[in-house]
Amino acid sequence: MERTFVMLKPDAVQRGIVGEIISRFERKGFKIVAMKMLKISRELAEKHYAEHKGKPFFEGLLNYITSSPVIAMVIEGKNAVKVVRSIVGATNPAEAQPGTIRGDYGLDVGRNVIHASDSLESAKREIALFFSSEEIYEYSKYDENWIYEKN
Ligand code: IDP
Ligand code: MG
Repeated sequence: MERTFVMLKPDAVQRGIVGEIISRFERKGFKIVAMKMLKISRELAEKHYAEHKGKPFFEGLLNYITSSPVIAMVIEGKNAVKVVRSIVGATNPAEAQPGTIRGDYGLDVGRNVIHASDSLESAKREIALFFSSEEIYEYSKYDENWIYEKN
């Protein structure tokens, strides 16, 4: 099983679509093992998006992500990193396939509703930035034998 980091960005909270978005991951069969609302500090935003430092959109990205609370989550399941990224869709919502979250809920690359880790290494790094180990829950879910052929 893999874990990945997902964040519903300020626009998702402001637009009142966090429930719909979380439902998509639940319906797919993923297990939410951590979740909280927080207002991201500039320091945390800079760490989270360190790879983009120096790019023309970096300042705007920091302002956007720190502007209002977000919902941070850890999502667990088979091939979670890759499958969650495919549910999220392409970075630019104008190019994201309909049926993906960004394809269904956005129009502007600077307001693309959701973040998801792009690799297992990023997932580990991002989960550790946002959650302590006590905030991540290991539990069995009653439907697991119906989601997976073998556990
Ligand atoms: P990702 O979120 O799909 O992994 P990245 O290339 O890692 O995409 O970019 C991180 C975030 O930076 C994007 O989700 C988006 O919010 C923002 N971003 C990326 N490119 C642009 C841009 O050209 N203009 C404005 N914001 C951008
Ligand atoms: Mg990225």
